[in-house]
Amino acid sequence: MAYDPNNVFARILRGEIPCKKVYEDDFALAFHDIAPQAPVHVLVIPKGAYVSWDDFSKTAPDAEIGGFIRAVGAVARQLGLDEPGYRLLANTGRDGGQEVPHFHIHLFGGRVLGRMVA
Ligand code: DGP
Repeated sequence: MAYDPNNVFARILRGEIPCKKVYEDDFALAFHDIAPQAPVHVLVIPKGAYVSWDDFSKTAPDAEIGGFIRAVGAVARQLGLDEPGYRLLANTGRDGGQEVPHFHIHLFGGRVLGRMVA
């Protein structure tokens, strides 16, 4: 699938749509999900234009992948979640239930999370 430069997260990255930002560096932007599913529900997105985890993991330069993964960890630590723990999730494609076609990782925390079921 070609990247849609007008998807909602691309517009957030350009500052056209506001977000509740929690973290930003050269590789990533993190902000609160508009419809939180846990006491902490943050989305971490790369600054580059990648449709999905599949696209990102296949085509992003190593430096962007490394920078993004480090940023996800930094977000969790900034939110104080590293010790109690948290969950990461990347819905990917149609069967994965991905709605926004800009790669993003959901970060959930703030309570004991239920057992994952597919
Ligand atoms: P996914 O199904 O993995 O593509 O999840 C997309 C998430 O994005 C969903 O939890 C709701 C969130 N979302 C959609 N539009 C907006 C928005 O405009 N602002 C914010 N902060 N979150 C959004």
